[in-house]
Amino acid sequence: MTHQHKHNSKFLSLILRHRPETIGIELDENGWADVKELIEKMNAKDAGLDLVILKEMVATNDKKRFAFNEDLTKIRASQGHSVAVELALQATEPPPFLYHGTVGKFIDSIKETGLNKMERQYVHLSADISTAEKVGGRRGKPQILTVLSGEMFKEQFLFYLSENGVWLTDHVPPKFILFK
Ligand code: HQG
Repeated sequence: MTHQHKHNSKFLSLILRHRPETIGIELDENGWADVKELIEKMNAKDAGLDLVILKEMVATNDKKRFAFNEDLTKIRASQGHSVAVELALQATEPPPFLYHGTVGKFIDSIKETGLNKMERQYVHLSADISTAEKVGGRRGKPQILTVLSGEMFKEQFLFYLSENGVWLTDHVPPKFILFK
């Protein structure tokens, strides 16, 4: 991946998840940006993009963070937003256990109030431990929490599976977390 490509992927995350106003665009209520306008306005900040390059960025993104609509006129982030968007995901039955990677300094607080969504729209969980290790590892030595998602589902908590395979929920109360 070229330096420019990597830079543009991060720039795209910033725009589509957190701060569309940095290039003067708006996301619609479902988080979609207009592709033509996005390319023009990213290029006004020297991104050097066209539709072919953008398609390649979407296809090769390591976590498949972005998705086009069917006719490639719109693009959005599949998860990870801090801006309010309605992803219109279907609530889905989760596997019995899901995992969350965090770091030691947050554990006491998580024991008290559970997993909170903090700045994002949802709490992010993964079906596999290795992803949780990577997520936690962004902040230091990863601590893996096991979430009793099957139990939560039985108690009417809602779960969503993002287009790129991340499990999302609003809040995980402490009683559904195994701290080991
Ligand atoms: C912690 C990346 C104290 C939580 C990753 C986490 C993921 C609490 C941090 C995605 C807490 C929030 C999301 C509580 C939660 N007290 N700390 N009660 N409840 N926390 O970044 O899950 O590369 O918003 O443990 O791969 O780390 O950007 O969430 O450490 O999929 O695509 O508060 O971001 O994806 O941090 O990461 P984040 P996350 P991308």
